[in-house]
Amino acid sequence: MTENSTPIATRERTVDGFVREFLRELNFGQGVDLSRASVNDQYLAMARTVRHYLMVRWLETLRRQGELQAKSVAYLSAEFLLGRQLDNALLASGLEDIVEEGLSSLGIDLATLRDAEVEPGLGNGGLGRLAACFIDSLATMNVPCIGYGIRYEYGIFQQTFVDGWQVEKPDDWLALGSPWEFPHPEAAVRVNFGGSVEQYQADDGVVRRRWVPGWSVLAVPYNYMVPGFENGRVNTLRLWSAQATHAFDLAIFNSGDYAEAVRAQTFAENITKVLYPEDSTPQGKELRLQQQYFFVAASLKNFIDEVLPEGFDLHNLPDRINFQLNDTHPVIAIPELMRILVDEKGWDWDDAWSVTSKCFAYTCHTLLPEALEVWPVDLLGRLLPRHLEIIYRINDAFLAELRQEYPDDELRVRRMSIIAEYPVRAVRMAYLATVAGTKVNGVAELHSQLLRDKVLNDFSEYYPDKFTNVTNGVTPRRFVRLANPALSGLITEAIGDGWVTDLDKLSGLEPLAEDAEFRRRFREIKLHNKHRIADVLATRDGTVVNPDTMFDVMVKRLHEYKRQTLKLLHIVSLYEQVTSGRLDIGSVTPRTFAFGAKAAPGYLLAKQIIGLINAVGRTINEDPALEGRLSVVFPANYNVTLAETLIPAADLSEQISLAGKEASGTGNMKFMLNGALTIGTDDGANVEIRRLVGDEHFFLFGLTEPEVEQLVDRGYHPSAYYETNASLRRALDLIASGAFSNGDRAVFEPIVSNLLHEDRFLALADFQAYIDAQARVDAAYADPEQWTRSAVLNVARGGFFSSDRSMRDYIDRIWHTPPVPPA
Ligand code: F55
Repeated sequence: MTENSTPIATRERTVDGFVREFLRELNFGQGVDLSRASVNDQYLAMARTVRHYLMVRWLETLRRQGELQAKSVAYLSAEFLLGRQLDNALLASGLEDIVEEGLSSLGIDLATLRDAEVEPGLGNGGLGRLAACFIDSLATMNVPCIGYGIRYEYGIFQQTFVDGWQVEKPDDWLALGSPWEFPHPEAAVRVNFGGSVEQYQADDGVVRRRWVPGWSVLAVPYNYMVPGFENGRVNTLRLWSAQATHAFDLAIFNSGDYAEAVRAQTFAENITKVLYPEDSTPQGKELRLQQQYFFVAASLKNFIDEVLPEGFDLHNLPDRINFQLNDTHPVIAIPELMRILVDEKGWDWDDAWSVTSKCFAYTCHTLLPEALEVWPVDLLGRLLPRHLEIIYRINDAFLAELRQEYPDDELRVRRMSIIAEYPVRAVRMAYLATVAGTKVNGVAELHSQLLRDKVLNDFSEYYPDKFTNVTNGVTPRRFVRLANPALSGLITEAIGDGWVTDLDKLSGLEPLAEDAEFRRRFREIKLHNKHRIADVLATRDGTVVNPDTMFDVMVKRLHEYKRQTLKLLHIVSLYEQVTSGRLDIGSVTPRTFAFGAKAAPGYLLAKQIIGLINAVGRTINEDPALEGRLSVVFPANYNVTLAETLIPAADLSEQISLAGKEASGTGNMKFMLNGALTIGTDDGANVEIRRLVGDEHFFLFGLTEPEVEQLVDRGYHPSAYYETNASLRRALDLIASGAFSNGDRAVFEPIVSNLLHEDRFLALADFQAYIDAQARVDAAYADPEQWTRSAVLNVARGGFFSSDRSMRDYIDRIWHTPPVPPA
């Protein structure tokens, strides 16, 4: 190490050392003394103190990577749903005990400071949370990785309920300060938009084309630490924030139009103002394309100009980096790299393509046709005219190749075109990613197979070796070790603490499923976790839940394909049977039905379903006929933080999407690892969960994907199920009667008629199978010893679902980036 790069002295890892650092931060960072410090002051000082402890490791990681230039991963994602940072930083740095003791010596409760942290909600759901799990795993596995994304000023909206209806509030997560980020305004890069393309004669006499942009913004990087678990590595997450360029407003300032200048400033800064809250149906809005290009252009430029050493020969780029495209949102990076190489570096097209087509790989997260992004060429051409030309040229070359391969199949060639002609001419981003990427992966076995056989079938025939699967995973650090300290303690006591970084070790718990004392303690912990969530809900919302009931939990975005309505029909049907006297309430298993779900603000049916869940909940919770044995809770604003207390309390995990629609699911894995049993369809990663845990410990129901296809092909008539199934009919009739809407039949009519006449996701077709499976759940739950045996086995057999394993699969199948062990 050279003298001038010697890092600051390592902080003293003792209680006294911590207390000193903390008080120093409070005094000199926050400008308050302890007696006058607010909880927020204390939290900020605390966060800064903890990050100081990680700083030496971060600088060392950066220095070492600068020296080694090891092959790395750049994970490009429009969303990183990080969750709270404090606990994770404490865990990674091994400071938990020191900090807890140090604070308590000052009369401060660590838990209070924890609760002061506002989680950065920079994602919608599964896709964004997956990105956060992946960067955690890469850091823990010593793999060099940089995450690139967007620093939205407002993250996913705050959900509130007004009379049971969702009302969105802006998520002003930065309001009280954001101690985990390091802004670098001096490292801002310019990102261009608009304008036109011109032809010119270059110095070498060759006629070339280049982009003459119409306007630009600055991209300011904010760096975040991504600490590995107890391994000394700290990787980087770099999120970009838009700022108006000075050149841009100066001209207008000079013309004297101050108001216009300020307006122009806001316009530029709008780009990173807010996260789009759609999680499955992109709206094709111009601002969204601006966001995508904005972060991708800044990231490529940053990587090439700043991360790579000076003089790096870009012909070797594929040996140095993998740009992983998290769905299609960052796919505009492909023509951007072509533009850099051809227009800025003056390369031949073929050389540029040869490098570009080795640098990217694409992960698809969906099967819903409406979720596949397409950008109308008029919009794309207006915002990024040179990129559109480049895409056309990529497509021309691709179509020429296809015509050679399929000379007599023009229909196929057109089907595969990157440019769609109907209903408007548009760029199919998934096709562009597939053509340019080295690999295309789905996120669970079934999903990858359906991608190959259906959504991208022509492509998998043409490029059979490009297609692969990597089943999703979740980080055991956050979702077991931190979220479930009691269970973690029990596991560690039984098999040691190696499971935190080697989750396959959980298999060591298998024999303990037969140990009555272990099962008793396991049950005790579940009950403890139910009390914990009960306390949180009581404090947060004043909601009462009974810990002595089965916790039946469905948490995920609200979407028709996920079928929250099916769950609701089960609840309404139970209620109807009890209140009509056909079912004795004394024979009903006491259950707490918990929901958590945000609906995209423009998805009206989804918002109605939220209204109905709350309305049914209100009625059931207030009806004395149920004797408190059934209740519904729907805490508003389900997010990562709430997941961390709700999931460990669950007995039953609801994973009931229509087969063939949920790409993977990751909540399903979190429940399994926290000892819940799953009731689920043969969909996404449920397939693998069931295979691993065994049929006896999983409640399978419903149509399979091929059966769904057959039924739809034959012609699906939901009303036929209504007519032939009496309990289904009674449940739907009860909703239609206005029983949950003060007699007003109109309120929930759209839901009922949608189910009766459309039911795109076959909820009615699966109703009876679901009810039967729930009866099996009740029977199993009636035997606590058997149930706990199954719950323990779910944990013991869940090791596969660590995101560390997902990362190993990406490394072996796609990236080929060996870990870099610490020096
Ligand atoms: C977000 C924005 C747009 Cl425009 C489209 C999709 C999304 C999004 O968030 N998708 C998403 O979350 N997909 C989910 O990805 C998870 C991780 O792979 C899967 O587990 C889950 O099945 C899938 O729905």
